[in-house]
Amino acid sequence: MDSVQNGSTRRAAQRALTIGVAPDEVDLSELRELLRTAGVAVTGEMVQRRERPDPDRYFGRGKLAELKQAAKEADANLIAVDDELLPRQERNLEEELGIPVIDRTAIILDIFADHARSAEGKLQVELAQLEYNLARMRGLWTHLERLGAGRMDGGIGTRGPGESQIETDRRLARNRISALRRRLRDTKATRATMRRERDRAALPTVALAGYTNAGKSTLLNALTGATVGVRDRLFHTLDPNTRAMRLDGRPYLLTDTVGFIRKLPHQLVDAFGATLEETRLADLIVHVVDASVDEDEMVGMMRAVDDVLDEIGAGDRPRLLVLNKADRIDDERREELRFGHPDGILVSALTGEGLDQLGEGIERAFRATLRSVDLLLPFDQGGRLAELHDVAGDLDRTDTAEGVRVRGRVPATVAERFSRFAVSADGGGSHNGA
Ligand SMILES: Nc1nc2c(ncn2[C@@H]2O[C@H](COP(=O)(O)OP(=O)(O)OP(=O)(O)O)[C@@H](O)[C@H]2O)c(=O)[nH]1
Ligand SMILES: [Mg+2]
Repeated sequence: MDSVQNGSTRRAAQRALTIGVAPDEVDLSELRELLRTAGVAVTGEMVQRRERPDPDRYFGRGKLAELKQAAKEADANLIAVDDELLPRQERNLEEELGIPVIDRTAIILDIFADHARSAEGKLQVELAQLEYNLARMRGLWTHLERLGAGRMDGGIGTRGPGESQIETDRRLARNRISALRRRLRDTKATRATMRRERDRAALPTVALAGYTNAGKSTLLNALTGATVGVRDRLFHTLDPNTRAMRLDGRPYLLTDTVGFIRKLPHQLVDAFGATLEETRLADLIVHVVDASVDEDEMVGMMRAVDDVLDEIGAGDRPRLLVLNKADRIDDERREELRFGHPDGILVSALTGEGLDQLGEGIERAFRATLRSVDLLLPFDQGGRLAELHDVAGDLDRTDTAEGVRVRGRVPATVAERFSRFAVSADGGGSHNGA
């Protein structure tokens, strides 16, 4: 909280004019939201309709002169661009406009840096920022200095700018990037160990995924009684939070994690790989959308989430669609949603509407992922039998001369683990997957 407030005071003096380019309509409302989250005031906007941004200056020359004038009139001291700029575009824009230019990626990275709390989250964000900066070699010294990396003897800063400084900067940045990657690999290993523990307990895992601000954390709280932080700002949650919940007697683990956005900087997708793995490996992904916005916007957000899920290799996981913020939706829109998204479960994480149906939906989706097993457990494997009972609600068991014959439906991971006890061809996990 504190550093957030410091963040906004620090930036309160920034007044941005937002700009964007698109062949048809340009909507800069999300860029305004991002800037609001980052504590930057918006004093105006300008859009240019064209097939694609100018490769050298983003806007065309004529428009650029207009922009310079508009920035002066709006008393803006910053230009915020709705796309990621090429280093060349950024340099040229700054030169021609005479005020700093910041692109969408830099704004998102800045918000992430502000919101990162855990050690891992901070490493991930730093890695993403360094990779973004490496392409630009701008402000790198301040970055490394802030981290206390310190300058070497006879510091390169004293030598003045030049090829050699850029080379040294690059080398330092690359060293730091490798160090960060190493440390993140270690946290990834720890996470894998934790997951193995969890797999032993064989609890089904459900991951909440969705656009930032859709209400994922609010839903986690509503379903599990957790008290994860919730705020009306973008990217409030960065670190995954996992809580247990029970549906019809069966325990589940529910994970809430970082939200997605259109044009999510690829540096972040890479850096948050370990975090996003929770989503990739879930038994079920619950896709939470804010259904209180209009249909086009909602579909745009859903598509952005689908794209990121594909990108992280979670595209083929079983999926459940949740239409959130029902308390803000009128009858007409409800009807529209019923027709347009018949599979979607309408809920309000805030009022609790629809949460029972959601619970049933999760159970149903999870049951669909279960596999039939037919096992013969020797009598000296009593421990394994107890383990099986823990994870599979209803088992059919008969004692035979050779051991206990067990039939039932269990999670795929469990079927896999017990496959060596399988009796019939369709009972064992290893036969199924082939
Ligand atoms: N009206 C209404 N508001 C909701 C509902 N669910 C969440 N919100 C609000 O939406 C905002 C974002 O909620 P969060 O739960 O923080 O959303 P999130 O998806 O976790 O967002 P990030 O962590 O930033 O990606 C907050 O202001 C919530 O109070 C709902 O069902 N109805
Ligand atoms: Mg959240």
